[in-house]
Amino acid sequence: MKIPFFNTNQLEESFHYPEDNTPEHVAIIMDGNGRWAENQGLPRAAGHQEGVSTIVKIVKTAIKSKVKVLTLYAFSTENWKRPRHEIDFILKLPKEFLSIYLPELIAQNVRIDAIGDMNALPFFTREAIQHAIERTGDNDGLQLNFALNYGSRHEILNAMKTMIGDINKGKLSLDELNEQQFSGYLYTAGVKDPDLLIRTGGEKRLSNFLLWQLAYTEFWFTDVLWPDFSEKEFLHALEKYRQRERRYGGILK
Ligand code: V0D
Repeated sequence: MKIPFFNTNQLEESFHYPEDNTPEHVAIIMDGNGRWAENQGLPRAAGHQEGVSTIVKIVKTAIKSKVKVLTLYAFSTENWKRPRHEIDFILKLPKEFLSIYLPELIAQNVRIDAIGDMNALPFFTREAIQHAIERTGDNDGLQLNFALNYGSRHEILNAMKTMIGDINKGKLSLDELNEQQFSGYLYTAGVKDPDLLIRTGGEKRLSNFLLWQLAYTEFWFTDVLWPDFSEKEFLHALEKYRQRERRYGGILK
């Protein structure tokens, strides 16, 4: 299952990775893994496993394209409704992924982070992720954020509760409260809002992902299922973003 980081390039050696107008923060809803497996008569777990390989390819391409933050929606609060054996399989993936790829991610100066309610995850999952976060905390290359047991409405409600607590304690003034201060109470505090959201797998909805943070984000939807999503398709989405920016940038700036 191991895929070395730098021999999966499907493009020509001479390919030039454009840098101008590259989205700084790309968020991805990695949908279509279960369907990919079912389409080939395989158990859904096989699709999730294949989805891991796609993460490796896309992380590598994000690094080469000088994307600064990549946020991947790996497990939503709604995913608990799936069959127990599928959940059990998915929850083993972070530890497996990190046991294989953490050394290469460290070598690539990647900083790993996570958003969502980690407390509900099994100990071995939390422990592996926590270790990776600590081990990569000083890196200043690509920030790789995994959204795990994440739900945006829960995030917003939770932020609001903490914020009101601070207001009641007199730490914060209700009259002076602004959007930036509120953003500071979200899991994504300190991280620039996504410039580009990609959703694979054909559905055109947000599914409770980063509702506040996506207010001004460009969206790219594709029918391609996550295990089939390639470097070429990712670069295409980045290119479409660059074109949209160019079209509106001159008028707005
Ligand atoms: C399943 C497709 C890597 C989406 C990719 C627990 C669904 C494979 C991770 C991972 C999942 C998470 C944190 C981390 C390192 C790796 C992962 C989940 C699902 C949810 F620090 N793949 N992956 N996490 N899938």
